[in-house]
Amino acid sequence: MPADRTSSVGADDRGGADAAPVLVERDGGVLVVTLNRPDKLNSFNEAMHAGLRKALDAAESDPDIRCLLITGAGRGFCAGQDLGDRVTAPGDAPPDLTRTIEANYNPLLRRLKALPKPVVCAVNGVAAGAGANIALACDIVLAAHSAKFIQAFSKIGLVPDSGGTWSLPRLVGLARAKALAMLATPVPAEQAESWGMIWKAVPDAELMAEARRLAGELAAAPTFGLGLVKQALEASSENDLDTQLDLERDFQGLAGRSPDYAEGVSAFMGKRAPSFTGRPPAGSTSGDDA
Ligand code: T3D
Repeated sequence: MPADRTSSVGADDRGGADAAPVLVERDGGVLVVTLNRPDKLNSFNEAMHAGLRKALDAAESDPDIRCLLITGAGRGFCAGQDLGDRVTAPGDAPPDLTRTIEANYNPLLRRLKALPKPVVCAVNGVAAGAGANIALACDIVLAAHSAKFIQAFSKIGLVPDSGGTWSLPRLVGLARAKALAMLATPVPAEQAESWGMIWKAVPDAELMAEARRLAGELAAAPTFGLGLVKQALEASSENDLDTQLDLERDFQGLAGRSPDYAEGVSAFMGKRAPSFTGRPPAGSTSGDDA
């Protein structure tokens, strides 16, 4: 896809009810992905999942995409599953949620976590249900002051999914996680920041400019090294210190063979700005080689 242009994924591009459920734009090294079902608060249907899968394919395969930025169109970020697709008539079998989680939400979460590039989320409005937990799965989360995070699941008899039962206790502690999951209490953006759920709450009018600036900065950074940082920090919640020290040793060995490390040292010693390519060391693709 050429740089600096918008395209749409997942449906046709006629606007209104038939508008593409996911918009994709290249902004230099940043892939900006906008969830685009604003009249349903960007809740997920099958087409939006498909559009997001396609955007992730591009983010994974194109080495010139060095940061992913996810946001939502309109006044909401994402209200989770489109419940209009889950309505059943009396006597019908209930929907098979095991299948939909396995087919759609779990692969999405795994891919966001495994992507060896930074993922920035700009939460422009309410993030509810799976929408909240997808936002919280991103690496750096900015939220507009008017945004809020709601574990809406308990209101309809469901369990937090999209990694919520894993990420919430790690982000805010078990006491808050249980209350948020059982009561579905909205957490406003500034409270989310003060609790450590997200990186930063910013004024609404500044959200997208700040998110693009941040994503641009990350896209110019040593991408291969950032991928290792992400992998090491994600692994830390499962590892003991000895295992984590070994991982740091191996990752540092790998990062030390990357062209960006040589460039970083050379630029520092030459008192000039570095120019990073983001590429892995010759013969290596990811931290799995460590
Ligand atoms: O099913 C599976 O595959 C399993 C996986 C499940 C994952 C999940 O995410 S389960 C949780 C699903 N989400 C929810 O339960 C949230 C439902 N929405 C809300 O509670 C509220 O809409 C919000 C708190 C998010 C926002 O409230 P508010 O007052 O700002 O807006 P609103 O008026 O409720 O919504 C605006 C419109 O969006 C409205 O449509 P209308 O009346 O203007 O035509 C509303 O129906 C629609 N909308 C909002 N959320 C959803 C939705 N339509 C379908 N599905 C939604 N989730």
